[in-house]
Amino acid sequence: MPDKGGQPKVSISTPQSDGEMHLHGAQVTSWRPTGAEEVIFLSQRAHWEEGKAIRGGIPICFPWFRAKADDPRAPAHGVVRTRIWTPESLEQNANGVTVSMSIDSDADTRRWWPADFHLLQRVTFGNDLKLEFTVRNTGTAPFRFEEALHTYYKAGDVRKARIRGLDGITYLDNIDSNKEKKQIGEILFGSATDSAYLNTENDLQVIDPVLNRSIHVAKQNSRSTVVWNPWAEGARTLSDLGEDEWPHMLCAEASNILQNIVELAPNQDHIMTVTMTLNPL
Ligand code: TA6
Repeated sequence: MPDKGGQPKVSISTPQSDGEMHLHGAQVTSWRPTGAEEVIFLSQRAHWEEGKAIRGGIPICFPWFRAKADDPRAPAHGVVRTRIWTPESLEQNANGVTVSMSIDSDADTRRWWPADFHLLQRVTFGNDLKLEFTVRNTGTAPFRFEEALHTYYKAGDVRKARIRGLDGITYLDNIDSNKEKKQIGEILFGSATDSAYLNTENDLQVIDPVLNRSIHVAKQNSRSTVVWNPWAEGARTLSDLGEDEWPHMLCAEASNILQNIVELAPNQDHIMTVTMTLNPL
């Protein structure tokens, strides 16, 4: 069945969990373990058009994060979250169902970024949700890239939610001119938040007392974590996010950005993985 943009999507329903993944951006937009509430936030106002990003789910940011440092005209968060990817495989296995989609560099991507690459997004929907994002350098020269799995978690009320796991970690506060700060204790949300935690491979716990759950997020080959909520004022600037939706989302993004940018030699792969596990509080 096509999604709201008319693009193919994969709908998964297994004894362990249900989920959805779209060819549009190879974007997961739903994961719901059996007997539990939806884990992933998706905006009611999301755009569903090729060339536009879907607000919510797990967008893939590559090969730069936020604005392109040397070209403000370039699309935010890179060139692949707005594209239609190629279905690769659908496997049933002991862990659930694994869906794979890929995309290669082409004339469109080279308009903004000269290097050649092959990307593979493999997602296993089961008791856990596991994402394996592979970047392959298919060119003849090394390249440097940023990446993020820009996960939107559904929140009962972000003002009551907390993130554990980044105590003592240095971050750049994008709300405050990217000033360098140090995290003390758990992350609480009292205003617009846009923080890039650097040099950290720590697991996280997203604690949600309103939904009475915590989400354990483990990651590999990711040295940055971004935490974001636009708050009311930020939500007003986003046409694809309802003014009453911001309290029900928070982003915690396994990434490699800024000083954690990755250098990749020709014919080499870099694989970043994220595994989410839902636990009652
Ligand atoms: O991940 C946080 C962030 O980089 C914020 O700066 C904010 O811009 C957000 O991503 C959403 O970006 P988007 O381009 O999807 O509107």
